[in-house]
Amino acid sequence: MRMILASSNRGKFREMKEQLAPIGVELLFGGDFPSPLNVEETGASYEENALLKARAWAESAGLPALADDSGLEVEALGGAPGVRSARVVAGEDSARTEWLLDAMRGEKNRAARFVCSIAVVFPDGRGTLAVTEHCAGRIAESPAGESGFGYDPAFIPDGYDKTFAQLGEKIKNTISHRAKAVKTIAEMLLPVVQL
Ligand code: ITT
Repeated sequence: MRMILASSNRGKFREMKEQLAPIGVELLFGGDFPSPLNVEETGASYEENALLKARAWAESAGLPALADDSGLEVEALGGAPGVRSARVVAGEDSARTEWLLDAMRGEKNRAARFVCSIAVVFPDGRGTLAVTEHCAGRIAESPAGESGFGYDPAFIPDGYDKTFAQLGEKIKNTISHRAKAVKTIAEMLLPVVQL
């Protein structure tokens, strides 16, 4: 089954496509489409935003669409940047990592978690699926590593002493919020894909 990734974030695409291939889902990157949609994220939760994005793409392309809405929640910042993770500061990923590390300078409580909601919408009445997963960890004192995207150079997952960006794609893709959400959605998709 061909399915559009309702996203312009290539990092998300890299992390998801190989996990979906074994169940027979060929993921197409929305960012490669001639006119990628820019869906306004007006939902109050990650799951609502994922559904908004998946619905818009499924309707526009007439294909099943999978969307990811995710973010980083930092305890000492009252859960910020949260659903606003992609928009808290304009510019490159590195500008947002810098903003985060500045906001956390001198802070003792470094607890944080990544959240990922994935929604799938079928254009032909086969309904919707949605799931939310987490990955707990802490905020590093300074950025480290080159792999991944977004806040990966600043996030150390529980059980490790290196950032996601240092640990690399292979480890991230077994323990991350996104890896867990894709695994669950793949299990939910299996009976649908086999129809
Ligand atoms: P699309 O809406 O087009 O999918 P986006 O990057 O705008 O792309 P979101 O609105 O879901 O996606 O924002 C998620 C942001 O949260 C993302 O841009 C990163 O800043 C951060 N984020 C989410 N998952 C992450 C991960 O695995 N590693 C690092 N940062 C992550």
